[in-house]
Amino acid sequence: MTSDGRTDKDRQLDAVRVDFQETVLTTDQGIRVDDTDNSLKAGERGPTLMEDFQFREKITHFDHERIPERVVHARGAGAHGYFEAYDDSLAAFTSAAFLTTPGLRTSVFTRFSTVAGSRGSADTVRDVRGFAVKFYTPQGNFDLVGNNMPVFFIQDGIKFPDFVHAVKPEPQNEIPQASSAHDTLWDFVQLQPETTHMMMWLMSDRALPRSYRMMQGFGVHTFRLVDTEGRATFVKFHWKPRLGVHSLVWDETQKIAGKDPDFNRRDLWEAIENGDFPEWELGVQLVAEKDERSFDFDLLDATKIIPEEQVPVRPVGRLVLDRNPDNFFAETEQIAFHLGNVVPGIDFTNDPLLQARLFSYLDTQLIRLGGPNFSQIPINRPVAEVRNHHRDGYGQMTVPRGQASYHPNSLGGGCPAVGGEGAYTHYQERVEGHKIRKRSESFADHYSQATLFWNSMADWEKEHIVAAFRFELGKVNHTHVREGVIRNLNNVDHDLAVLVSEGVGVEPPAEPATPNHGHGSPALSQAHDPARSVATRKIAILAADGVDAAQVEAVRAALTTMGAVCEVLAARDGAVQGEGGEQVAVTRALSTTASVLYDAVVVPGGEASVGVLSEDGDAVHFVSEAFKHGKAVGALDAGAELLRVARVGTSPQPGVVIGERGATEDFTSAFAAAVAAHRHPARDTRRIPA
Ligand code: HDE
Repeated sequence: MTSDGRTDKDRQLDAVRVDFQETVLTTDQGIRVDDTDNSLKAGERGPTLMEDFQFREKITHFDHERIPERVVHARGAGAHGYFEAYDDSLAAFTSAAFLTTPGLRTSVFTRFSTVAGSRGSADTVRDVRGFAVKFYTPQGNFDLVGNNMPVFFIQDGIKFPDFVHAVKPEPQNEIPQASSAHDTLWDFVQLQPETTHMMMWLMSDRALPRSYRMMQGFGVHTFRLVDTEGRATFVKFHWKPRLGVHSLVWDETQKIAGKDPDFNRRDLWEAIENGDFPEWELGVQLVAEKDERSFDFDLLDATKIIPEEQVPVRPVGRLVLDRNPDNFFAETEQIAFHLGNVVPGIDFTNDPLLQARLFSYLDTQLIRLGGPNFSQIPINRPVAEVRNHHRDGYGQMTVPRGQASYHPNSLGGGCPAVGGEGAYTHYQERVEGHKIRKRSESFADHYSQATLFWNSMADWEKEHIVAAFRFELGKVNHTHVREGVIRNLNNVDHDLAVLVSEGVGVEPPAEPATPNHGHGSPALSQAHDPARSVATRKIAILAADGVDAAQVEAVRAALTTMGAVCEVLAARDGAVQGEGGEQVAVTRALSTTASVLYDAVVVPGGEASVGVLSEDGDAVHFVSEAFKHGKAVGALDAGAELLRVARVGTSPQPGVVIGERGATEDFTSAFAAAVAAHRHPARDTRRIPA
C-alpha cells in the first residue's frame, strides 16, 4: 500500500488502463476511422470489398472475442482489495512476509464462483462456492484457492474428472444446467462413499449463501508453514466473514435464479460501490509436525476437517475488498489462480487431492488463456520483480534485452542470479515408499465426520438437509440410485436415512448400518454464528397513495443510520402521495422486483395505502412470501391489516414486529433486531402458499 492509500497492484494497473473520454476512434493500427457504420462497397447496393481493412479488423476481432470458460468455476465475480496481518505472531512459524508484517497491506484480487454452472448460469444454485484469493506479495504471488466448504467430494485428484463429469449437465442433452439434482451425480455419489461428508455440506444451507460477503472460506487441504530455519508446522486456512455466515432458503434461491440470476454478483458489486467493503478474518489452525498422527483421521485426507473445538482457529489478519474491477473480462475472467503459486514460508503436503491440483491449475490456463505467457496478463502479473530465462511464446508482452537467455551464463554477467536470501526452498520432508497405486488405510473412514456434521446441526438445519436430499433424489429417475444413497446415509445417521427415504419412495432401512457416535462440533452450525447485524441488509417498505409519510421517513432514517439499505416499493414507479399530501419517492415498482430480493419488509400505516396494498396481489404475495422465507416482517398501526390479508396474522410470531402509531422508535429497534437475526426458522409456514 502506497502513501496515497492505493495498493501496489492498483498502481501497477495504471500502466494498462485505457480511458475513452475525448478520444477519437481508430483501428488497432491507430488509424483514425471516418465511418464505422457502413462497409466499403462497390456501389451503393454492391458487394463489400476485400480491401475494407476496417471491416475485416472489426469482424475478425469480434469473431475471436471468446475464450474457453473455466472447466469448473466458470461463473464468478471478483474484486480488488488488500490483506493486512494483525501482528507478527506467525513469524515463529513462517517466513511469509505478508502473514507476519503488521501494517503491510498486501494487494489482493478475490474471485468467488459457483462450480458446476456455465459462465452465464444463475448465482443462487445449490452448489459449492469458490473463494480464491491472489495475494500480490512482495515475495511473489501467493494464491489461496479455496471453497466455502472445508471438505471435498473426493480424496484423490485422479477422480476429479469423474466427479466433474457426473455433476455437470448430462452429456447426451446437456441437462440440467448448474444443478446437482440429476442421475449421474447421485449415481457417482452412491458408488463413492468418500463423497458422503461433502454431500452433507452440499445438502445443507451452506450451499445457498445469502451473499459472498456472508460465507466462510477454507483452504480445505492441510498445507505447511515453514519458518526461517526450515522447520514446518501443518496449517489449515480459514476465512470468517465479518457479517456472519448466512444463507438463503431453497425455495427463495430457485425464484431468485429467475428474478435476478446475478443476485450474488450484484450484491458484491453494490456493496463495494456503496462503500460497505466486505471483510473477512483470516484464521489458521496449526498442528505441530510431531502431532501429525494424533487425530482419528488423516490430515492428508481432504474429506476431513479438524474440528475447531480440537484445534482452535487463530485469527491472523483481515481481508478487505474495496474496489470493483474496471473490466470484467480483463480482470475477473483472465485471472489465473494456481494452487502451486506459493511464497517462501508456505509449502504443500502430500494430500493426493492437493498434489493433483498442483498439476491441473497451470495446465488449464494454457488452453484457457492461450499459451505460456498468461502470467504477463496485467491481472496476473506479480508486483514482485520477474526476471528469468523464459522466452517467446504466444503473446509475449515484454522485451527481454541482452544476449543471454540461459543459465549459467557469463555473457549476461551470470544474471539473473539464482539463490540468495529470500529464495524459495522446499521443505525437506523425508519421503520413502514403494511405487503403488493404492489408497491409504488411514483414508478409509467415510462416515464419522458426516455424522459429526449432522449431529452439530440445529433442528431447522436438519430439516433443510432432509428436504434437500428429498428434492435432489426426487429428481433422480433410477430407483437403485436412490436406494444406494439411502444406504450411504444409513451409515451417517439412521433417522436421516429414514426421513429421506420416506420422502423419495424408498423402503426405509430397518436399522442403522453404523451406530451414531453422538459427537458434535458446535462451530459447524450456522445457528451458532454470533455475527448479527442489520448493516447492508436490504429492506423493502411497501407504500401506496395515502401512506403515513412520517412513518416511512422515520423507519427509513433509523434503519439507514444502522447501515441498512431501504427501498420504497409501490405499484408504480415515481412517487406516491402521503396522507398529508407529501410526495414519497418510490425506489422501484413492485412489478420489477420481488420479496426474494430483500431481507425484510415493512408495511407502514396510512389506511388508504394499506387498503390499496391489500387489494394488490403483488403486495400481498410480497408479504406472505417474505414470511414464508423466515424474514423479518414489520407493520406499523394500520399496516397490520396487510399482514392479516397475507395470512401472516397478528398474533406473536418470531420475527414479526407490529408497532403502534406514535411508537415508531420502539418499532424500529425491535424490527432491526429481527432483521439482524437474519431468519426466523421457528415459524410454522406450511399453510402459506408462496
Ligand atoms: Fe479446483 N480447479 N480443482 N478445486 N478450483 C479449477 O482451474 C481442480 C478443488 C477451486 O476463481 C480449475 O483456473 C482439480 C478443491 C476454485 O478462477 C481447474 C481438483 C478446491 C477454482 C481445477 C480441484 C478447488 C477452481 C478450473 C481436484 C477448494 C476457481 C479453472 C484435484 C480447495 C478459481 C481454473 C477461479 C478452478 C482443478 C479441486 C477450488 C481445472 C484437478 C479441493 C475456487 O484447474
